[in-house]
Amino acid sequence: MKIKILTLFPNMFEGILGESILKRAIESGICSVELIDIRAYSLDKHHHVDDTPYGGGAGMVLACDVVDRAIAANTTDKSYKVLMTPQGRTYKQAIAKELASKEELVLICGHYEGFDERIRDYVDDEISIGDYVLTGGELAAGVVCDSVIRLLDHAIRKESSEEDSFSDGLLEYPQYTRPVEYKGVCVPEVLVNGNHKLIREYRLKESLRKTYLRRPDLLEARALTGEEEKLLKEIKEESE
Ligand code: 6GU
Repeated sequence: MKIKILTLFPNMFEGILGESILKRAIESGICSVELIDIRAYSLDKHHHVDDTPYGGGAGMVLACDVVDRAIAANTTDKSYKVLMTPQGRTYKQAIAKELASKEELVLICGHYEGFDERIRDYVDDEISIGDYVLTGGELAAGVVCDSVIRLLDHAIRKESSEEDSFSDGLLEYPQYTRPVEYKGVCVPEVLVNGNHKLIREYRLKESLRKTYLRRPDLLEARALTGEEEKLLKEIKEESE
């Protein structure tokens, strides 16, 4: 997959792309990430990219012509163009999966107080990463990049992403490693000495328990199997 990021601050991406799983995915050719400086598409001799808002008001507005040229010069019919904005649809694991299937993903980061409304006409999608305000779309684009790249084939072990919180609509079960006892707190006996079947059932139940206690909204959005219904009933009785 090819990812292009259009931004006024390309340096903001060096850290996240230069470490760990994303670094490895890029080095091994699983994906490429190209950073494109929107400022390079300003025709102004001082490379201005923004201007004062029509109608007055505080702050500056990112100009549509500069962003239009930056998009036009870096996309084809195959590009899926996403504008990063707090007004977009709220990002979820399901959207990450959708984006991971695209051949070329182009993330456009606004900055400053806002951007010209006409920029919306040049994109296929608009994404927000949650109900809070960031100074620009860069951190949001970083979140999208990370969550999409780790889903690409061979970026991480397949079983790892299949067991993710959210990927089957539940939070992940609790994990432990050595030592078996730390400051008086022991690893659950079933994980140490249990058989495969008991461990699987323990994990499913604890996954349901976490989701029930912390994110009941996720349980409401999901159909339960017969086994899950039975375990959830036990959990409810246990927490009374
Ligand atoms: Cl995509 N951009 C900005 N500026 N703020 C946000 C956001 C995006 N998502 C959540 N807050």
